[in-house]
Amino acid sequence: MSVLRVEDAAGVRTLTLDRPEALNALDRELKEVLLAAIRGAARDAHVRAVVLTGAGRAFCAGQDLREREGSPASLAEELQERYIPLVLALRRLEKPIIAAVNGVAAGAGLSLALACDLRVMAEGATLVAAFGRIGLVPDSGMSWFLPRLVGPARAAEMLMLSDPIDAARAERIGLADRVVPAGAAVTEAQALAARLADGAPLAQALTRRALAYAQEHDLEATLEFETQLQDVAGRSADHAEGLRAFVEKRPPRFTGE
Ligand code: LHQ
Repeated sequence: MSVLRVEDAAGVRTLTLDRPEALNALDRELKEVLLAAIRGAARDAHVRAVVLTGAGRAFCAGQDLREREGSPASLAEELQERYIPLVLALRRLEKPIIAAVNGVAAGAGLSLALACDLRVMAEGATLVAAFGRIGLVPDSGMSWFLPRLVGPARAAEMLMLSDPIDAARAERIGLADRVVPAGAAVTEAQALAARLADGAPLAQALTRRALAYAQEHDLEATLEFETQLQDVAGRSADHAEGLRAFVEKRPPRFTGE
């Protein structure tokens, strides 16, 4: 039985971390199959959007701490070989990806949720930085993503105290884009992903690239980069289709060309 469930519907691939007895903690196998699944979604033209979620009552409790105990591998090795490729694969995926935070997201589990474009959070779910509680520092991109989403002071609070952030606060401070009743996070994320799957794939891929670029460059460089991307998008068949659909007053049919 796999530790990751993969389901496709209407251009949306749902990846479900499936180790509910350990709150979907990331052991070596789960990290490896998740990385392969993200790369698989990147290659498959039928997949236009991705939802990442967890089975049972948790989204993901971060690194499997039972596996770490007594493990000879250094933390640096674990990060370099498994976590960094995972975070970069999520960031570089040229398709929208939504985290359906169905339950607690802790440590590197929270980092994975933050690396997604959007977070749909269930009432009752919580976000816990967790690293400090076990004498560690933030990793898997947490110190990069968190202050960009919530600002430096709130990031410091979350990382230094590791208090659980409930869904209402998560929405207020910009960590959750939507909060839905318990049990509805996956269906809501899939509905949102289905809308994204109807969008123009090239424009969405380039939008993701533009946002990532803008996080690391100044306004002038970003204006130049936007111009280059718009030049590409402007020559696409999907842009021509978008214009035709507007004039003909009908919904566009995008193909990714
Ligand atoms: C778990 C885990 C878990 C194994 C719950 N592992 N079993 C990267 C590089 C390399 C190494 C180090 O780390 C990193 C990055 C990181 O991710 S560091 C942060 C690692 N994660 C944590 O420290 C979170 C640990 N878990 C918790 O604090 C709690 O379990 C949370 C707050 C997530 C949920 O609390 P509860 O709802 O009270 O559930 P619970 O604690 O009773 O857990 C239920 C079961 O899940 C339990 O097993 P059991 O057999 O006793 O029923 C836990 O042992 C197991 N579990 N997290 N990370």
